[in-house]
Amino acid sequence: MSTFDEFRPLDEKSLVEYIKATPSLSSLLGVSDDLQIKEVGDGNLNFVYIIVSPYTSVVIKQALPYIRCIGESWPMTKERAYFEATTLKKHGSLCPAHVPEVYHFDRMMSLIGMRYLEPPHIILRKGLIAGAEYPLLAEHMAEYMSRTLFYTSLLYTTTTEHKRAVAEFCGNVELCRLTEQVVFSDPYRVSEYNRWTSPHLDHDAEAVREDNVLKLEVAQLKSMFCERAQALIHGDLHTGSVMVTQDSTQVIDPEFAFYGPMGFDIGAFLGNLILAFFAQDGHANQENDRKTYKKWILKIFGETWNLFHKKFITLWNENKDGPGEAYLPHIYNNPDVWQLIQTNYMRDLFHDSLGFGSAKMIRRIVGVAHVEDFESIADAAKRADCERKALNFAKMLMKERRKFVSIEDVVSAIEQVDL
Ligand code: ADP
Ligand code: SR1
Ligand code: MG
Repeated sequence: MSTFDEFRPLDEKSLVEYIKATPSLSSLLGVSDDLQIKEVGDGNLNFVYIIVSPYTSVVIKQALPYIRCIGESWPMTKERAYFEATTLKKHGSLCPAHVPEVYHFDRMMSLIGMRYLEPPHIILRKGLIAGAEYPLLAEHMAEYMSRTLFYTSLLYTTTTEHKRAVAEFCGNVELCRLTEQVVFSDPYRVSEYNRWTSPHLDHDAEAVREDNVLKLEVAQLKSMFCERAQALIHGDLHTGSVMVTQDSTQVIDPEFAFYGPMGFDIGAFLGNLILAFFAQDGHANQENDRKTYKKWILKIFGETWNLFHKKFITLWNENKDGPGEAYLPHIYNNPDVWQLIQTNYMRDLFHDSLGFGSAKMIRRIVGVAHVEDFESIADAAKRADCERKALNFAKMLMKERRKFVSIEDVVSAIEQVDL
């Protein structure tokens, strides 16, 4: 009997046995006694190993039944690996240029074998902290988001297929409930998990909890997150879920995927770019004041939305006679009506993205899981200054989002706070 007939957490040693017993991995790596294995997981939830053989390298990711960054006191279903593997395959089929290939999935072991994104790929968040520019980032992210969101929405699929897929991804309820708690609830109440740069931001955190207008807005966003099965979203599309080089952009880690509002993905990415922007003053030094770099971040921010908008509309027009059942072409064959439908759809999506983006910013400053952009600023007073600017901007954006007409308006508002 194999030693892998039931779930067990692997380590560097037992992984060798697992690979030898697993044809899809051993045929890739070769059955060699010369495997080098290193655990590199710097994310919040899982264990990630790089396996190097004389022939090739692969990444193996295993989910254990708890949240890694908290510990066994916060249990979490290891079935999340199933939803991650399923989404990597679905999004990979829709956008192969920007999603790593899955080589192997073992549901019982909650284990995924996938393409190793070799150096110089690094996590985008780390690149943004280092002040590195990526000329194709906006183009690639717009391509990824437009294709994955459009093709999994009712603009492209039938209601029959959509309902089947929604039902399947309802199974990822535990991960959705984690987001409901840590993004939409805990920052707005006293919670044992919340933290912030203290004592500097004590009053700011309290002000979030006491801001009734803000709480009204976040309640609407939470409802939309729970109720709106608009597309198969990644569910955790922050800058730590993107690996980059000068000419490659790869989206990893969709374990929070489900049928939810498109704006949650777009907002996660845009909101994390704004966090990166406001953190730059904390990384400035005598050699580099980061002013030029801040302008580059804002350029990428604007281009990402504008390119997304253009690509999404192009896909929609190209597929208007396709299987999508949201707007049947013979009902909406008047060009003016068609134009109005698209304008309204994109306006609502823009405002949803700004709302979710601001919620994602707020949770990273006064909630449980913080971001390296700010955490790597050693001087607490300097860090708090950067965080306060980001927090105040996010609060304003959540409340006023419907007044913004274009992404350039948002860029101007950021520039008014700080350039
Ligand atoms: P978690 O689910 O715990 O957030 P991630 O999927 O974000 O885990 O992966 C954690 C880290 O492992 C990433 O920050 C990255 O450094 C590394 N990593 C993950 N997937 C790959 C990959 N396919 N190729 C190279 N490195 C990877
Ligand atoms: C305990 S919250 C951990 C966070 O890390 C993941 O990347 C998700 O963003 C989640 O909210
Ligand atoms: Mg991650």
